[in-house]
Amino acid sequence: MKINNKLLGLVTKKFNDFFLVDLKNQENSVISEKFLCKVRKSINFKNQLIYVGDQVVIENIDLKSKRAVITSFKKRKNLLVRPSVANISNIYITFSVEEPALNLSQVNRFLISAESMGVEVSLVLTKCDLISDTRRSSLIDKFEKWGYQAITLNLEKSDYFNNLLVELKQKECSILMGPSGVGKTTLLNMIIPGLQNSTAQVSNKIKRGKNTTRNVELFPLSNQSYIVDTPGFNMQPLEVDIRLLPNLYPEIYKQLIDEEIKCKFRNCLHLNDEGCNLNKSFERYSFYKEMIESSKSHYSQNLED
Ligand SMILES: Nc1nc2c(ncn2[C@@H]2O[C@H](COP(=O)(O)OP(=O)(O)O)[C@@H](O)[C@H]2O)c(=O)[nH]1
Ligand SMILES: [Mg+2]
Ligand SMILES: [Zn+2]
Repeated sequence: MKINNKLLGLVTKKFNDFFLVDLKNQENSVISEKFLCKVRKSINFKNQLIYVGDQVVIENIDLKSKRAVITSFKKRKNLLVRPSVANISNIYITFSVEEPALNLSQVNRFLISAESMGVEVSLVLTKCDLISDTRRSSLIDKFEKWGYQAITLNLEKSDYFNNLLVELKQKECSILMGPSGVGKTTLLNMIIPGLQNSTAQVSNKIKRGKNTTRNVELFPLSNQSYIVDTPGFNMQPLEVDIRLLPNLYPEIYKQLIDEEIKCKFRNCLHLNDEGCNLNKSFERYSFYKEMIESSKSHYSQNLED
């Protein structure tokens, strides 16, 4: 029952030394199942670990026992830390409009940290049943000016949710990120029905008894799209190098690119008016300035030269 081919797969789950590899989306593959794999012993990927989201080559494929070995892995596009997930294509920054109340400075930090991953970033606002339609529209307008088309959701109205689901199915690998209590788990359970019961199967397979601890896992949404479940992780925004900040604010980089704004100094941080041609009349400018000024003390050099 063993086949000798080398096949490319996607790591959808990792536990101890085991990896669950999904071959479903591979061209020419009639195999549509998950394989329980270990990394070939003789192989040491220069001490690099393999993560959920990595594309791996598997060999020694046993169709009956659904086992195989990982013999190499592809260069990854990006790697998110805490939780570790490779090759994310879309980050959905998720915040509730109430309970807990929207904290704009926190939304800003999450957006910036997501932008620093170099992926497509979207904003999801949950619990819109707790606010008026007027407030909802004004939030949409606000975030439009920040450069984001906010997706507004509530548990009662499913039309916006269905639009989001259609969108997610067109992306490669999405993740919801945001503080705790905003409704990420609730939303994920709507996106992946049956999510809560999905661990038992795998635990049985590796015969480690009743292991109900859930790890980071990719769930398929369509033939080519996945969403990451990050149970038990309360994600915090990452630290970002302030020199990259101008590239992480749509209000700034759109001016620099679309309008070809040029400042006198090449590495202008757009703090002073002298020699700076950036139009600073946008809402998040104060956040931008604060972020740079608060981290400037970490750098001894003058960053504006
Ligand atoms: N009113 C309202 N409550 C919601 C909505 N979505 C989630 N919640 C509640 O918010 C609380 C926190 O949700 P949870 O999914 O655990 O948030 P997480 O910490 O981000 O995973 C739960 O009590 C949910 O029932 C919503 O659209 N409207
Ligand atoms: Mg949760
Ligand atoms: Zn400038």
